[in-house]
Formats: sequence, structure tokens, C-alpha cells
Amino acid sequence: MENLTIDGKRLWDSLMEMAQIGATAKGGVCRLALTDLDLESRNLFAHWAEAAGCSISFDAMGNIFARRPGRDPERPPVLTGSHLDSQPTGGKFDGAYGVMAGLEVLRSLNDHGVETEAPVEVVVWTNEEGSRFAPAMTGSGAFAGVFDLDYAHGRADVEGRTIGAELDRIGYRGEGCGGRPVGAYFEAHIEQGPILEAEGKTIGVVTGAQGQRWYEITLTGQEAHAGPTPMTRRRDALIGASVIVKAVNRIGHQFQPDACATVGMLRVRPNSRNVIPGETFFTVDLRHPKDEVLTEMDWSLRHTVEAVANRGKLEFEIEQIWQFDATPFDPDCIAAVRAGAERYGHGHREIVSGAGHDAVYMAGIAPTGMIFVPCEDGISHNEIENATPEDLAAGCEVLLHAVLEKAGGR
Ligand code: HGY
Ligand code: MN
Ligand code: MN
Repeated sequence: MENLTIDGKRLWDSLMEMAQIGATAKGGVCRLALTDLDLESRNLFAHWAEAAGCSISFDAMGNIFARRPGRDPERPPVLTGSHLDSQPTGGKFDGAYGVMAGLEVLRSLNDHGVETEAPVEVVVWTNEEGSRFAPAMTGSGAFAGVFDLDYAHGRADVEGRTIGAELDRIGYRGEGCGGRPVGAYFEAHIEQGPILEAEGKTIGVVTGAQGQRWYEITLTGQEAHAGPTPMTRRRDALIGASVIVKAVNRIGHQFQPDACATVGMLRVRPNSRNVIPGETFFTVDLRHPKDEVLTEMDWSLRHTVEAVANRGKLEFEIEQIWQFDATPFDPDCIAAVRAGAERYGHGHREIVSGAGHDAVYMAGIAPTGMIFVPCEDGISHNEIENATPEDLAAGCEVLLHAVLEKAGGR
């Protein structure tokens, strides 16, 4: 049986057109979840999917489903997709690639006149990044039953605007969320790390994702005048935070070769140059492929925060706001991805995802697999994020194969 082809130029052109929405001067995108720019990207996707003959629906979390009918409408659909929301200094490909690759699969099935046994749906998940609204992956998490709708709708940004209110504002708040059978889920994504490029491999056969924990820490000292206050009488919340930031980095290095530890956000109050900081708020992101090591990292973090606060006469609060365990993907889906790479002659290797993806939550309710392609210098969550049309097309071909394997069709 000949290999069905996809149209790599059409895929690339759709990515470049989508990247115009929220385009930044440095060549990236800023399309925060549920902003007007996210709305614009959603509407463009829906327009393209309708033009490809899909019926469009969206649920109570604003997750969008573009459904291509199959011969058997009763069979659970095969889903593929990713997200269109980005980081504030995000790249053109993180998320958008998985959505556009899914759309290209549908367009290619149309081109070849292929009818699948099961319906196929391309999905756009709401708020995968967790940048404007924490935690991440709230759309797929609600669909998979990890978050209840009240919790997810109540998550607020720094201005106090909630996911629920923003879904109402942009007109993407549907009814119900999840609770329906899914035959299988595949997600194509750039690796966002250096491994595939370093080994000259085109396809990452993703076997699962590492575990992840997010914390919010507040240190409270005492605001005082930067001039008359002697150094020995200060309760400086920024000094405390700076010691803990260094300690977080040390925890990452201590649990090598696989641990990651990051402080990404830090707020200082009152943030005035001649006032000793009375309060600091900062976030910690810990990751590791083994849950038992994550627990050790957690203990080390908590112990450090308490010791630093006591030494600096600071009050402290530490809250773990989110976590998911290391998540293995489905062996048959992994095999389908590997078979696709072999069928199209693409060099490949197994890989564990360092990043979280909507596939992590989908793995809890359906057989799930992911396809990685390289990105330049392994850089992502950065406006210079880049990938080649050839690699993106290769990943899309493999996605086509995997979707057909699960949806049945020729
Ligand atoms: O944080 C992550 O790994 C993903 O970008 N949400
Ligand atoms: Mn992503
Ligand atoms: Mn991301």
C-alpha cells in the first residue's frame, strides 16, 4: 500500500499565517490564553476546519473539537491536537504545530478521498501553558476529569479575571466537558529540548512525560527605610527569596542527571528603590521522571524555605498548587508512532517528554501517544523558537499514519 502523503507547504503556510496572530518583533508570538488574540486564532482554526468539511463544537472549557465523520458514527473518535495559547515570549510552533498538523491530516485525508472507520477530531485545548492562568493544561485537565469545572472556571489571572468570565467574554463557553469515550489521542509537538537535534533524529517516539510540581511561596519581612535602618535590624524578604532561588537551582543540580528546578516568577513589594522589601512572592517548578525523587526534591525545598525564613526572621507560606506524576503513554500508540517513523523512513528514537502536554491528561482516559520533532538548538518558550518545514512535515506524516492505524481507514 503506498504511503499517503501530506502537503508540507500547506502545513508550513498555515503555521506562518497562524503565527501572524500575536506576532512579536523578535519573530515569536504572544497569544495568552483567552485574550482577544487567542480568540482570533481560535476563529481562524474553526474557519479552516469548517472549510475542510468538519463540524465545529466547543465545551464548557472552550476546548474546540473539529470533527470529520467516519463510516461508523458510534465508534469513539480518534482525537489529535494541541493548544493555540502561548507564553508571553512564545514561539511560532509550541502548540500551534500540533493543531496545524492535525488539520493537515484531515486535509490530506480529504485530498486522498480516505474515509476512516472512526470519526477523527482535531482539538484545540484551552490554557495549556498555565502562564496567564495557573495551573497549566486546565482545558484538557477538565476534559479528563482531573479538575472540576468550578475549580477550572474560577482560576484567575493577576488582574483577577477568571477563566469562566473570559470564556463568556470571548463567546467560547459551551456546555459540558469530557465524559465521552475517546478511541485514542495523538499529539504532535516540537521537542522543546536538544536531544533529537543533537542525535540527528527526525522523530521522537514519546514514551511518556516526566512528573511536575508547581509551588507558590510568599515571604513576609518588614518594609523599612533603606537609609536609616541598620543592616542588623532588617527583615528583608528579598534577601530571603534570593537565598531560596539559589537553593532551588542547587536542588536541580543535586538530583541530576534528570532533575529540573526553576524559579520563573518573582514579585517584590512595594518594589521601591529606597524601601527594604517587606514581601516577596515567587513560583517554583520542579520536574523529574521519577515520583520518588520529586518527593525528595519537595522535602529539600520545604526544609530550605523554613530554615531561610527562620534565619531571616521572616514569615513564610508555601503552597503546592499543582502536580502530576510521571506519566507513561500507551504501548500500542507508541508502537504506531514508531511504525509511522519507519514507514516513512525517518530516523527516530524513544524519548521522555521534559515538558508537560495535554497528552499527559489524555493518557488518563484514552490510549495516548506523542510525536516529537526537533527544534533549533532545543530552544522553546522563546521568540526565536524554530523548526524546519521538512521536520514538521515528517512529524505530520507520522501523525497521519498513527491516526489511520487507530481510526481504521484507507
Ligand atoms: O510547562 C510545560 O511544560 C508546558 O509548556 N505547559
Ligand atoms: Mn506546548
Ligand atoms: Mn509551552
